[in-house]
Amino acid sequence: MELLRDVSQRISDLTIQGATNVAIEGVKAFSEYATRLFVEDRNVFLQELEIAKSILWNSRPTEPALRNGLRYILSNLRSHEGSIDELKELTSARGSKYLDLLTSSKRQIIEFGSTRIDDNTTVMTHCHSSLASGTIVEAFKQGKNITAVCTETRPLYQGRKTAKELVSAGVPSTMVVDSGMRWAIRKFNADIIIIGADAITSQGTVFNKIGSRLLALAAKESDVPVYVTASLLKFDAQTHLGERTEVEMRGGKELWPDAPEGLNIVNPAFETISRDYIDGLITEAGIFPPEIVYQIVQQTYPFALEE
Ligand code: RUB
Repeated sequence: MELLRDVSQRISDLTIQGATNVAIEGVKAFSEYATRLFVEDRNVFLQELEIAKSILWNSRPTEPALRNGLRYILSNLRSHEGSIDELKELTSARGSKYLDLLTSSKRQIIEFGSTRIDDNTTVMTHCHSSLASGTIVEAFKQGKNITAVCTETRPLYQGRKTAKELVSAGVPSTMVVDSGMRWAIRKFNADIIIIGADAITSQGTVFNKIGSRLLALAAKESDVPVYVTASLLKFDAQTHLGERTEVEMRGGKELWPDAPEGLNIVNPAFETISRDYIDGLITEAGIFPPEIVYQIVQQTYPFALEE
């Protein structure tokens, strides 16, 4: 349990950052925990897995890709007849399968996404999305003349991670303060915005790092298309049933550790980008408008819609 709590803590404090990495590390930790769990009673085994699930489940509230993974591993496990060893094997096999889905979807998204970036293009992104930055790097590796603009992404500066990846791949890159994002679109004549996503709702609304909607609004002003690179494994199925995706609120100390007492600091990690501001979702099932995401999830990952 210690290892699992440690991973959960590293997800919460953003040592493990970005929805895809959160899902990968969370699912790995869960599978490992299950296979190393030595108990003799089947019910105790299943109870322990439920406890483990809740620890990871709550490490970051806006991360359906991790929750879908845990759901996938645990679905119908209770009704599965078999010994503890068989349950362990099943847990581990499902964990591996989900990790394969995450990795293959990532590869596919980067491939599809790179086709949307033309030669002689300035791409702008926000925060750090392994899919968005992977897509930019891939297009660059294809020999296209690309320049990138990224934001610093306060308060935790995930933009630096993006900048490091871009620069080490050789992509000519510029960083701008978050509040300069509108200015940068015009100053650098951005041709396309590519951002990642943490969650996608049944209506095609996307949740991504705070500032993403601002970027999309500014892009609209300048007629710059906005694309979201995201696996359909980030679909939040509960939204189809009327629930709302929760926006994670982080501590004020991240903004100002020694702020004056009595000051109210709000630190939302994410915000919504309405489908009205998104030109296309770039997913493992292709590029399409956010409006039809539910149907595509239904075809691609029916398990994600099971309760
Ligand atoms: C990261 C963020 C990323 C998405 C997608 O926020 O908003 O754009 O998680 O990442 P945080 P990926 O830094 O708070 O985790 O494309 O790697 O799944």
